[in-house]
Amino acid sequence: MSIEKAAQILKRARYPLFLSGAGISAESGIPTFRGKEGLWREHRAEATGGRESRAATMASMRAEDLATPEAFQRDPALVWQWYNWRKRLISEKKPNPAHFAIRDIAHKLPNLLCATQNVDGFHALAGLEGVLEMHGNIFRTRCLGCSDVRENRGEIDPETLCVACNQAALRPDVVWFGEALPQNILHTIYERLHVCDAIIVVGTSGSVYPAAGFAVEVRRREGYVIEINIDETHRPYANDVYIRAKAGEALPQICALI
Ligand code: BV8
Repeated sequence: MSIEKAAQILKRARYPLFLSGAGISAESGIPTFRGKEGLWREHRAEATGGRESRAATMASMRAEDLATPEAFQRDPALVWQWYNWRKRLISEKKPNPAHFAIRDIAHKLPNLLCATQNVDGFHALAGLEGVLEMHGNIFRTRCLGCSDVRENRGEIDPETLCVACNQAALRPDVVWFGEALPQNILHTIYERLHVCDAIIVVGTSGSVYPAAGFAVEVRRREGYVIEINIDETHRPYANDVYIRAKAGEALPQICALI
């Protein structure tokens, strides 16, 4: 019932918006941020190699504590260790049926605007063109001196110098907590939100802003909110279509009906 309703809403929508979170990459084997196997807990076991001091430091921190300019300022080696571990992990995985299904849905619905909170690059890798990577991409680095941004899939540490200016150190080209999202991406999304009549939100706990506010805005304007999640993130609202399922199962079914 909900799958059919979701497909019908998306087919009829004039200005649909798609938003994904870490849950859409869970079936690729990438831990989510806040799930029980959480991105952070996995890291502690794997990356510290049992070195107690590091493990103790990490035990007191969460992803929200590491993905910040302050953490990078305080201990760039620790933050790079976390990102290098995630880059290695993601490089061993691949997009799953959910990524391919939203690519196919976007081909069927040319007006679908797609945004993701994820930094794994899996939507683009699956062929979804023009996806807005709101929080950046873990495989890009940005120079702290000349601001050069480029793809950089290797291991980085605080001593790695920018190849453009050969002077300054690098940071991951992602948006940390407390940092502004790319203005051009935000502008495109807010423009769509002004007219959006249906948003489909897949695999996000809705705990990070401004992304968490998008569905609220669509509801406020009496648009449809379709949510696909394995957990119940909140009480569904009247207009909502809530599909409690894995993204890799629900999205291909919706795609088949569009
Ligand atoms: C900003 C990149 C302003 C780094 C990330 C109100 C308005 C504006 C800001 C704020 C606000 N309130 C608070 C803030 C500050 C802050 C914030 O939101 N804090 C939170 C903790 C309360 N926001 C910010 O700082 C943002 N910046 O607004 O700037 C500004 C303006 C001008 C000048 C200066 C500043 C920046 C936020 C970006 C942070 N960066 N990532 C990195 O990845 O290393 S966020 C990080 O969390 C990831 O991007 C991740 O995607 C994102 C959200 O998490 P989820 O994707 O939802 O993942 P989670 O694990 O939580 O949930 C997974 C879900 O999937 C679960 O529900 C699970 O049930 C489900 N699931 C699991 N498996 C499946 C599944 N579902 C379906 N199928 C499955 N198989």
